[in-house]
Amino acid sequence: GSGKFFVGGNWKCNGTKDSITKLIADLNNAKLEPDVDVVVAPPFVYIDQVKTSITDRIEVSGQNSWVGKGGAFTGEISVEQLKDLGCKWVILGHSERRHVIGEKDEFIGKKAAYALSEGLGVIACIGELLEEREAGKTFDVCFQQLKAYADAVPSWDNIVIAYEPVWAIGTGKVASPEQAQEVHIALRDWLKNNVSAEVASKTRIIYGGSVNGGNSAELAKKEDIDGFLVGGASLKGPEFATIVNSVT
Ligand code: G2H
Repeated sequence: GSGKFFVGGNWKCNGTKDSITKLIADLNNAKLEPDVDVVVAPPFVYIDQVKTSITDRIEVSGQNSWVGKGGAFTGEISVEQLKDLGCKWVILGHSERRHVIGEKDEFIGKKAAYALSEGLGVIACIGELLEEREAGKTFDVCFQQLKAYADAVPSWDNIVIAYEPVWAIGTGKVASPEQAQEVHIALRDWLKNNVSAEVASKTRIIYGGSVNGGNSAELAKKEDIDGFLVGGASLKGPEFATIVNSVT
């Protein structure tokens, strides 16, 4: 693998003040392997609650951010605001934003460039739909989405790539370790050929899509799987800790 193991919990649009209080207590009490970057991404409205009560061991991320400086953009959340609340990261290009909300590659690339320029780390998501996989287009789709980031960002120092095949997201159908590894190594190869050998070897590529406490250890054994982005299973503190601790 490349660099430190990285596990993000993407809480999506879930939780209440009460359920999040309990989740934070569980996370604060959990034993986490020291050599892992651990990040949680709460819904925006709970970020302040999380940041003020969660252990410093765990960093906090936004689930999205506006494409430029904040201002007259009703309903949006700016990078400046995420930083003000103490966030270190932002998830961009998640498939739910691409396919439910309709965000496009170029827009996502611009968001990444802006967040990086302001000092936030970017969890840059990519991944193919089921029909794209079945049509043999997995690599084409992933490379095109990766290229949109590469075309927009000046540096890869603060980017983690999250490969999330859309057919595996929230479906319980996790990619096999071999399926994930095959794409991760192809992405690393693309970076080597299109960005640099250094970026290819240093950039962490994490897997997302139905990761849970029962399948993370097998996935983590694969050479090019450098961590996980976890949705559903990140809402349970002990299970999320198990996934963090599947680092090999
Ligand atoms: C993929 C993942 C987290 P889940 O979206 O980003 O969600 O683990 O629920 O499939």
